[in-house]
Amino acid sequence: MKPFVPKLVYFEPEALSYPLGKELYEKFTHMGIEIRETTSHNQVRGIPGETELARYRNAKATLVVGVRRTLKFDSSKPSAEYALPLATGCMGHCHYCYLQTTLGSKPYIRVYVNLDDIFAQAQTYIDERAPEITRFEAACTSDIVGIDHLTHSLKKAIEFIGATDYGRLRFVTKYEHVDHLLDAKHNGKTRFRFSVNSRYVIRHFEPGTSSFDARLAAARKVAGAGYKLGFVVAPIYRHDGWQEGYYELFQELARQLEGVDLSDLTFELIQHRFTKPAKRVIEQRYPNTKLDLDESKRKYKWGRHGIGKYVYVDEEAQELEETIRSYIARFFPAAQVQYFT
Ligand code: 0TT
Ligand code: SF4
Repeated sequence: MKPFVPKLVYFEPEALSYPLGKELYEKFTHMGIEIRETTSHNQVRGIPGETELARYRNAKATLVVGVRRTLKFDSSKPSAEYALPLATGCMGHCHYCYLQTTLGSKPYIRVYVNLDDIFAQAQTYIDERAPEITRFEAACTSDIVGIDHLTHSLKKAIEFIGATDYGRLRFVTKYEHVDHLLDAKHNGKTRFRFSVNSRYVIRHFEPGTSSFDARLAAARKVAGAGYKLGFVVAPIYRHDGWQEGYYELFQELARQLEGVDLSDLTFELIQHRFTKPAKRVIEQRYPNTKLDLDESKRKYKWGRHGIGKYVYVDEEAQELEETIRSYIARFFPAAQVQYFT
């Protein structure tokens, strides 16, 4: 698929006083993309569309260039100690995506140009924990790889972390546009993960993302560039024939990774979950979705702060975990499963 190009771009005036802000302004001007001004990236007005749904779709094709003011990083358990805020929002249309509710009324894609402030803050967190390792997750609130061909801020983050002693970087993507990252000086401190799933889940729930084969071609490239490689299997979803579907996934993964050094390969397993507000939003935005959001079939898990979520009942979750772990053990005996959640 072609790399993402926004249909409309907004700039905070202050963003233009940063090198990346200037660079992006020139780039989008040259590309002939409509540019507008916004006082704040938190309050973008006037995204076109006659209906709520049309405005949502247009927002997901809108890029907002701003300055990150909150420099307190969110925590990102279980994948890392901290979320690294480089961008918020995504052009993909995965039906199950949690950004639909976590971003509320702001589904547009924000990128932050004050990278030096962000990296200085990351350094502070690293120093606080040193000599413990501090991991940063750059894909908590966006698919950062999918937009990075425009900004190269992920590339700078990779090189920033590469130069630290105790920092580590990780991110996960469903996009294939990795070429500009292949020569980054990662210094072995970045784990590059791809999101994979059964054919059924990709076909029915992941429109607007790269195909499985394209993700795997990208995975081979990043492994060839010396990055640590990982796969996030998420959401693990009980569709008809899921056992075969996931079996084929691992069989195909093994086939496509033949010849790749898999001595340090990780898997992260995340079962499907949803909240009540998410269910309402998904039904409005993807009214024909096959995603099963029947609360009565699920277990309610209280949230530590805020809203609880519906996960599979214990017996079903356990069956998912054991089945997937057995496939990994069979096809990738040396790989490490970091967690099932
Ligand atoms: O609904 C998706 C689920 O996936 C969430 O419970 C987080 C989880 N997740 C996503 C995960 O376990 N591993 C990952 O690598 C993620 C891609 C990254 C991540 C995101 C994470 O590890 N922990 C998180 O808390 N998040 C998100 O950050 C969820 C929330 O929107 C935000 C702040 O908590
Ligand atoms: Fe959400 Fe990831 Fe899909 Fe983007 S690619 S819509 S962030 S699940």
